[in-house]
Amino acid sequence: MTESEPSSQPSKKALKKAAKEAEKAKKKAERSALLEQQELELRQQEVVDDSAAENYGEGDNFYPQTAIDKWIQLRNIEEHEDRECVFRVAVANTRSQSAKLAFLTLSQGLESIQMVVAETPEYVSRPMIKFAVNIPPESICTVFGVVKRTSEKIQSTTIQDFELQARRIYIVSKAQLPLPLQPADSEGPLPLEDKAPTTEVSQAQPLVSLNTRLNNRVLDLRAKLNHRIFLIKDGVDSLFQEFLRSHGFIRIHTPKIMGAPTEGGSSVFRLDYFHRNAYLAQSPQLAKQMAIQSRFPRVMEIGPVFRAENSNTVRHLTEFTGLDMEMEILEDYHEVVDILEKLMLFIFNGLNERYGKETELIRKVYAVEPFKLPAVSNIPRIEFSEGVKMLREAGETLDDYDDLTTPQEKKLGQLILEKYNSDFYTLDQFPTAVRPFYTMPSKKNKSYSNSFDMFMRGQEILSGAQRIHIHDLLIERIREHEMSPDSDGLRDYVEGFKFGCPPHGGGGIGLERIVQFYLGLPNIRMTSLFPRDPSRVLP
Ligand code: AMO
Repeated sequence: MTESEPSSQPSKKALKKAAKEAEKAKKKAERSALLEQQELELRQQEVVDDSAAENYGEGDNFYPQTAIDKWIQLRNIEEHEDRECVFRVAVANTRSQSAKLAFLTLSQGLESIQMVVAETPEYVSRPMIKFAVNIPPESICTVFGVVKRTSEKIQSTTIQDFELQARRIYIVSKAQLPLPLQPADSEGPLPLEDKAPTTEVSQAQPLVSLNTRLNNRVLDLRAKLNHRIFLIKDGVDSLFQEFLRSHGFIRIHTPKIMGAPTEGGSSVFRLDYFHRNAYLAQSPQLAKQMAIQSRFPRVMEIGPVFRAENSNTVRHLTEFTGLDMEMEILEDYHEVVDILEKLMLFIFNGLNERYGKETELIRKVYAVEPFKLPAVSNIPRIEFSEGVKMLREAGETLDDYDDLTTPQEKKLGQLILEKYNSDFYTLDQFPTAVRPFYTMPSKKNKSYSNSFDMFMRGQEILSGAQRIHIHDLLIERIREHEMSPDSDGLRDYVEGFKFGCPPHGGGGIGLERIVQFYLGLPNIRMTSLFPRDPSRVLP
């Protein structure tokens, strides 16, 4: 049997069906053309009728040059009562009341204000109100409005006693919807596994995970909560400099590209440097000591620190900001401890004075207790051996010369808070065995060293020590650490001690950790603009 050839000619039925469909499509096209035409005519009619057509639109090239207060900051709004002003703002949301009335919430920095868009014969038409209501949230606009005192306080904006009566609204940069994250969601706390959100704010907000927030960091950072965190971080940065400058320190900048690892190879990032290996600095330790060798008596540095540690915790980053200092010692290394304790107190008190309101708002979201501080002369300074004793009395088992585990650190912090009513303290005289090779052993007992850590809310924020400035002793200690004093990473540093170097010491502080523990934030990533950790190098 042969297969019949498929006919190349369409059947009559198929032809009829195709003709019917073509007719249908034609009619549909005619109908939609008619509709489009009608809509166009309607829009043209609206424009003709729209007395306010000039007062709104898209683009940033048509500002009428009228005599008005230009580019006003919302925080200075009081100075402009009853005046027409121009503002650059972001639209937070829009709300239509009727065809004749709408409300916009406008934000600028940490401030927000209500704008009333009400029909007026001179400035605001109904098409303009429709335009205003349809502005996508997060769009950047230039708005003209008259500043008016309100009869009742507005609860939903930071500026409660004034509002703006709209006169002109121009979209400068239109946000494309849908947004992957609403900045308002980031005003609430993180969903935590171990701590149920307790505040009123948290109940009102949907919970968005930290990962989602960090993946959309530009939108996340727009939250006022985040702006406050970075305002406070900037405050720590400048208070650190203010205090140390007034105590004779100068700011230095040491290299971050190194020819060899300086503090052991395990936690160093290697990079390709013109066909040879180079390394990212794990700390400015050796360079700041070399500044002392170079006769700079007091130096400080604020710079990035890179650690290739696979630590996926809430207090570790692979890139953080180090606040470092190094100074000559005249009699005793406690000169360094004194300065560092005073520095930390200056930072805490300065933050309290300058950012009290911001701090309170952040701590409220996370239901965090205020940071308890004693007077400078009463800062608890406890020897490591005493800390071990306190922990043993509280039921912990630990050896004399072991480093504390993170839970033990937290426990000791709690014990010290109960005993001294302080969230900040110094633990002094650490066992030599748990400190780096450059640490000066204690004269009275070589098993301990002239080194110390400082803690906030039971978590380490600072490490410091007197350094070995005696050439031969340093070589001995480097060898004990199974490193070579002749290696590329150490040779020049070690040699510097041959040419006369005063006793000296210093410390390094993690900027992000200060911010995290001062505010009581659950995760260090919240304090880094674009955090880097073992699984995150973007955005
Ligand atoms: P250390 O290694 O203890 O000491 O670091 C000093 C301080 O830096 C912070 N820190 C970190 N912050 C975020 N993520 C990390 N992975 C991380 N690692 C450390 C902590 C810590 O207390 N050269 C010495 C300092 C010195 O003796 O001057 C040093 O680097 O707050």
